[in-house]
Amino acid sequence: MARGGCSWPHRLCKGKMVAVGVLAGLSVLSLLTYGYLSWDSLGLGPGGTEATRTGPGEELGAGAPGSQPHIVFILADDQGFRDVGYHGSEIRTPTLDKLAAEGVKLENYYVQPMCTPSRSQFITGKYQIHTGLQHSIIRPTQPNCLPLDNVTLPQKLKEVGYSTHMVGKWHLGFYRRECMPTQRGFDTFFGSLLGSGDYYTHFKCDSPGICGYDLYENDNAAWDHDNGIYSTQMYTQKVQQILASHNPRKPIFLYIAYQAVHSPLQAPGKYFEHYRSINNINRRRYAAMLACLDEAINNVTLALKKYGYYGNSIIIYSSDNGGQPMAGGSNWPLRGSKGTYWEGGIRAVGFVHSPLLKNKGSVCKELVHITDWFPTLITLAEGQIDEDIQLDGYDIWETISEGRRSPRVDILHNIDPIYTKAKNGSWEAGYGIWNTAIQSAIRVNHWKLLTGNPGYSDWVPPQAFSNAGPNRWHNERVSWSAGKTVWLFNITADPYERVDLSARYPDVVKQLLRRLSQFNKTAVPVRYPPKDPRSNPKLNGGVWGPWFKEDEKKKKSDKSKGANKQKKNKNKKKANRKKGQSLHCRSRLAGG
Ligand SMILES: [Ca+2]
Repeated sequence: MARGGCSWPHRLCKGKMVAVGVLAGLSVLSLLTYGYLSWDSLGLGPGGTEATRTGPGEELGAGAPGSQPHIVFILADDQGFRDVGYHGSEIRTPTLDKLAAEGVKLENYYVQPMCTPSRSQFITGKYQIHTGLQHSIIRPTQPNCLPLDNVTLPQKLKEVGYSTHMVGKWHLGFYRRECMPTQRGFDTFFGSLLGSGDYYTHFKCDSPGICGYDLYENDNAAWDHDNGIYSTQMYTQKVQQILASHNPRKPIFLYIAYQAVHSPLQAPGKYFEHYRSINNINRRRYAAMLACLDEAINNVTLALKKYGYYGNSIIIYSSDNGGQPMAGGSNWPLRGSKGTYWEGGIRAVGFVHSPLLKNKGSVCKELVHITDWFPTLITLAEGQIDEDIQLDGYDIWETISEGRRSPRVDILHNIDPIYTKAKNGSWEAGYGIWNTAIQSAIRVNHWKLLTGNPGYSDWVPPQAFSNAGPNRWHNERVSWSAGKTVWLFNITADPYERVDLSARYPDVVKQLLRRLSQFNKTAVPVRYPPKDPRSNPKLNGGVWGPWFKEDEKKKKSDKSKGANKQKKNKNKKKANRKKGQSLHCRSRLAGG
């Protein structure tokens, strides 16, 4: 298909035309931009000591009218639904509040309940059932990564001339060099490969004695940074360097995946200043971390202005999953927490801030999902979606920018065929349509259906009140119905999931089970291999990094082929066991 042609699915073509319209209107918008911005007068952010202020006469937003927009995607880690000022948090987030208020707040916005799943969906535009990452996260010792046959967002943006840079947490696997961010579409990478680690030393122990350094500059350990810089500030400095050295007339994609506010709960002392009154120590630390993150985003925004990107930029802010109450986060009044399919695990803080938005200062209550960024951003970048890529995301730019209806009517939150811990689940409970032992969740219009064990199911009140520990949190606990494996909620009417309607509306339950079943027919096998002892950083210079060599794999495979040939008829059982250990794991690995 020729670039600029319109043989895409209808929703994408439509989005592309709108994108062109938006960009053509930039000459008017850029004028508005100058009036719209007077950032220095905002006095945003606590401290602001590292802010790069825009000097008099410096040009804001020098991007040429009609050019491809600069895309800045900021992903926070484990920020809960209530952990933003404009959702009523006691933690102040003046930068986020201001950026969101001037942009479009996404108030019906969904992500996945954990790190790897959300990141995989953002970068591919696909549900986990279509990438093989349905189960849990990618663990550091597993020979697993985002399957290489998935085209990534930075790869698509590079095709249309973008410079692509990633700063922060990857968490999409690294066992082979081919899985590294620089091999998956990023021109540069500065950040960590694992899911968490020390904010200052950048070390991580996966289990006792299995420890290593986890900070990279492109494909090599960034030992020069082993000097105790707090990662939120270190990443922000890197972003400032990238923006300072790049030509703002060339489109840039900047993916900033902060480590904050994931555990361990660490923050520089000065950020505790405003939160000494919070008795709960975890919440106090978390508040300090979030205050630092808020300041960092102020500094990123200031750098976009100082170096001439802002006028032609789209800043997207998103959390990757719900908050973890045991580690200071709060999703109140939503049910559940990180790692669950209750709203508290998947309904996220998110907004878009951009001079290119038509409806600035609005709230979008249309359904938006993290897979939607892939087609939306490629379309805005004047790129093309290959016809053979089966995307699960929709182009939602008109929805966000102009307040139109979302093209999305459903979200497959997930189907995890190897998480079958609901002992009382059965085909019978699923009307013969679905085995309710399987953990799954789906949203169709206002309805949400959950099956299996959705995870921790309480409502956790704000922890700011006391330091009394978890018992204090369970005032809102409702009795867990033992044996229950199906729930139905009307999320629009009951966003807190207090009234299960599954018994009252069996026909709706059946309809949603059928939809689940349809989705399941398109699923690929789960990848969740057992850990590989060769991943130990001790064998890799003390660094977490690629350990699986392609040559080694080939040799091993040749050797085993030879061996198998000799033993073919003698030892069939043994060969089968070996097959069971292949990278594409089978459902028997449920406990892994
Ligand atoms: Ca996370």
